[in-house]
Amino acid sequence: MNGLPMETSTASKGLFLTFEGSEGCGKSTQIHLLAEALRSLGQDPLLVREPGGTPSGEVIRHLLQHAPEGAALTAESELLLFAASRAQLVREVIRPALLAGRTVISDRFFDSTTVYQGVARKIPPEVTARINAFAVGVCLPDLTFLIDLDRATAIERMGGRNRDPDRIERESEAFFEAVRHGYLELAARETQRIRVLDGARPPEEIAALIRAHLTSGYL
Ligand code: Z5A
Repeated sequence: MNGLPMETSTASKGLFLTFEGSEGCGKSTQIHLLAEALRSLGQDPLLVREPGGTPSGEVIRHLLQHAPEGAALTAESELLLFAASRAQLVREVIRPALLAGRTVISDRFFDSTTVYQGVARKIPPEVTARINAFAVGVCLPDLTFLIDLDRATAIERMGGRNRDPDRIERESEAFFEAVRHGYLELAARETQRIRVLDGARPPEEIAALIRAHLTSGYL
């Protein structure tokens, strides 16, 4: 026994929300605005991010993004490392919180793998789907907000960052175009779960739309 709860299909009591989109689209901003709104309703949401969120996941994050040892990672290794970080986060953090009735908000989840490793790195969709399913088990998002933003605006917003780009941020413009279109195609296939938001709108306007979606059936 590893001390972690057994994985069963027992329905979670908590709400599982995920945020997706290209880098700099405004996910973190919206997650913090939503968390504040939920706290004002007396809730205690759990915020997590991917990759990372557990001690082992943070090591994987460093290898994927910044460590010189990650420079030669193949697309296949990259996919498995994102999945390993997620498998740990789900069982160590997300699932126990959902079973305890907390709302969990994740900054990225398996849709990032579908799009970045599947569409942009061109790993076949049946492979990413199988590995995603194995990594998350029964832990599926109730609702996903995709913040769509054009690349030029995202670059402009990130211009103020005082750090070097990480390994994935150094990818080509064609890669990020594929990411954006991959997300929009995914959202068109999964209309029940994924809500697309226009990331070019002011933050408070986007936050109000998110709250409106949630109050019409989830909160
Ligand atoms: N990745 C992957 O390939 N496969 C996977 O399975 C997973 C991830 C899980 C993780 O990056 C990388 O891993 C990511 C995908 C890959 N790589 N890329 N590229 P990360 O965790 O380091 O960062 P990120 O997820 O890409 O997001 P971010 O850079 O942190 O940005 P954000 O959270 O979406 O944006 P923000 O920080 O909220 O906003 C950016 C700036 O814009 C900031 O100054 C805000 O004040 C401003 N902002 C936000 N909203 C607005 C609006 N509405 N108007 C004007 N200005 C705004």
